[in-house]
Amino acid sequence: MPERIIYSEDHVLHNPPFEIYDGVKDPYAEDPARMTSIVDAIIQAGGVIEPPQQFPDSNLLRVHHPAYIDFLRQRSASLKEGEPFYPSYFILDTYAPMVKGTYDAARASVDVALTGAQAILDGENLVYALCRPPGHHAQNRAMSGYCYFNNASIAADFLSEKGSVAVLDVDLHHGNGTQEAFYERPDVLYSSLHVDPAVKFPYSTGFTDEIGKREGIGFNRNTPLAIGTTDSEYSDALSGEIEYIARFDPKFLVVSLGFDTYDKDPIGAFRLTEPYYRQMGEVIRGLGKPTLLIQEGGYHVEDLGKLAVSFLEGVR
Ligand code: Q9C
Ligand code: ZN
Repeated sequence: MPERIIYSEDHVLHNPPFEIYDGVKDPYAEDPARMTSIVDAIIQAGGVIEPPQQFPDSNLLRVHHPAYIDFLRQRSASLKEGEPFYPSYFILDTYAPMVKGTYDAARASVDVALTGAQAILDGENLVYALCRPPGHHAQNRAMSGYCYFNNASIAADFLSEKGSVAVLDVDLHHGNGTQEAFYERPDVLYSSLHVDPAVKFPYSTGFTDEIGKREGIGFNRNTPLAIGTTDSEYSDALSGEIEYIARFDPKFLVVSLGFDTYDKDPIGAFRLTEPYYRQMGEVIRGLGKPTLLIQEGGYHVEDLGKLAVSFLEGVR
């Protein structure tokens, strides 16, 4: 179990009733109960949870445009209690509804990530930042796919002041926002394994030919995998990326940790099993780097806690 696990209750302020797909309203998959499932399982397994510290906006401003931050803050505040808003600008898709508490929840999620990053700088070897809302789809000036601020990018950028960083993204979906944040940087390697974007969200990025730009060439890696990917197929692909990261030899590792790769995930596409997450954790531990875990997706509310504990038993 990680020595430090950071969590803010403010995530409950973000609770949109619906997401919209093809003009049809569906219940919001990124449910606050996701956190309850993980927190309960961690406490059951003997973990200790602590609240975040507050960090200044300067860290947020290194990843997000001030006009976007202002928009999120002001538009959230302008909403009535219980009134959802479906933005049509500063957004990439239809999966980032806003409510009155969206800014406050997203801002607290950034503090959770930064508190985790600071703990790593203070010498901790393994820290779990229980971020909600998640972040890896959020871009410089756009929300996307249940994400508002890019927690993993903000934390990785913060760590990068003290040394090179590898971001390993094992969420089911390609982290389009994180890729964008570091696309031209050689000091932050981004490696993502995800469902083939030709057939699943986010559709427009996550292909193998996106290798970085200018000085960043060779420091962006995408591994799209087929719908139906199994434990052993995933494991083979992951080993390849672990080797690449080992050769890069970063000072710090950030893991964008999604459990939507689970076989029973309601919006999933892969077939990963509960025991496999322990193995995934072990392989990541094998890199031997100070590691910050950032919670991303995973929507099977009932099983999420078990999946997180299985992973933590492996990564330790
Ligand atoms: N009606 C993360 O996992 N497509 N975001 C949902 C279901 C959007 C996922 C389709 C998926 C966004 C952080
Ligand atoms: Zn996802």
